Amino acid sequence: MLTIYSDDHRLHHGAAELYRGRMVPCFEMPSRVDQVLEAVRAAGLGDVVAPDRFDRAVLARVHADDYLTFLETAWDEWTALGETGDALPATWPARGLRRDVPPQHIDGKLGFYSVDASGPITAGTWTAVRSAADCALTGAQTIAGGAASAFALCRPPGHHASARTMGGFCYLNNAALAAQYLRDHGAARVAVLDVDYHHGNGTQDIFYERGDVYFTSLHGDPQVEYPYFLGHADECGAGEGLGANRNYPLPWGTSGADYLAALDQAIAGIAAFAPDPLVVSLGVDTFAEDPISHFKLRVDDFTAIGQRIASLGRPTLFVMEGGYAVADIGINVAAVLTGFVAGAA
Ligand code: SP5
Ligand code: ZN
Repeated sequence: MLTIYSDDHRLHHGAAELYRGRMVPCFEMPSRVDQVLEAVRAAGLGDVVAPDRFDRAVLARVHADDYLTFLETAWDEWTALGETGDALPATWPARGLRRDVPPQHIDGKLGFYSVDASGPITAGTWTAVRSAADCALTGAQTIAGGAASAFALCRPPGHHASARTMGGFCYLNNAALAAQYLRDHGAARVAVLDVDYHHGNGTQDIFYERGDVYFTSLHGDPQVEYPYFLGHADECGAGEGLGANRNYPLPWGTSGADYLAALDQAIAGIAAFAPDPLVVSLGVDTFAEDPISHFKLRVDDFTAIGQRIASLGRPTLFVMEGGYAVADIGINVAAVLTGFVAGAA
């Protein structure tokens, strides 16, 4: 299995995020990906290659043009204020406010194009974000070219980003860009399976009214877990997408056994949809020792996840999402990928 990776991720290293009234060090840090790269190499999974560069027009297949422009220019507009630290939003267009008139001031833009204050914009954020998207798109290109599997080692992650909104450490939706690329290059039907601990609200929103991309997610119940405002079991898609969205919100404390039982249902849903390729939003923040999550999975459960995904027998692109127990993130990701390879054999 080819791994696609860029050193550019290092250019995105935020200092702090807003958490319970305090600024705390960012959980989403460069060392996460260092650990995964080391574990992938140690597991002998296959070659590690740099991504190709894709045009802005490819990003615009998923993201709004004005949002891309915001991401490209935000740091310069922020530093033009005289600021030298990270850019973060503080005012949002919630109920009762207009969201049809994008503000001109960068403070307004930051709120207009975000859902929370967890993802700072730094000097190198856009370069890192762009390269992460290139990793996912190169992975999709590999699958479109006939490969059985690939691993896009993206950082920053993407599944909380929607067409015009950043949040949850995410800026461009790497998995959605990959799914759209596969649709644009020969696949009639694509499924996205999101196993990150958090609901993939951005991916769901991007494809909610489409019948050609099936989205299914297992995650902490949004009544008690980020992103709080999407990911409920009654969200089944709309319009042509009705029936092509399936959520499995699970309670705090969910064990590996209970998780795998829900995964079997999600996988049955994917099999019934009969996609050509599969894109997996691969977060390992379901790990028992993850510092921001509340599931109880262990390394053997990650192996089992990979094996079950292989049982679908589809060309599969894994896209890196969350996972914040840095000491174990590499082992857990490698367990999924080696479980997949063993299951596919
Ligand atoms: C891609 C991804 O996994 N994004 C997750 C975004 C979660 N943002 C909310 C984090 C809440 C932090 N809770 C800290 C608990 C410390 N004890
Ligand atoms: Zn997550």
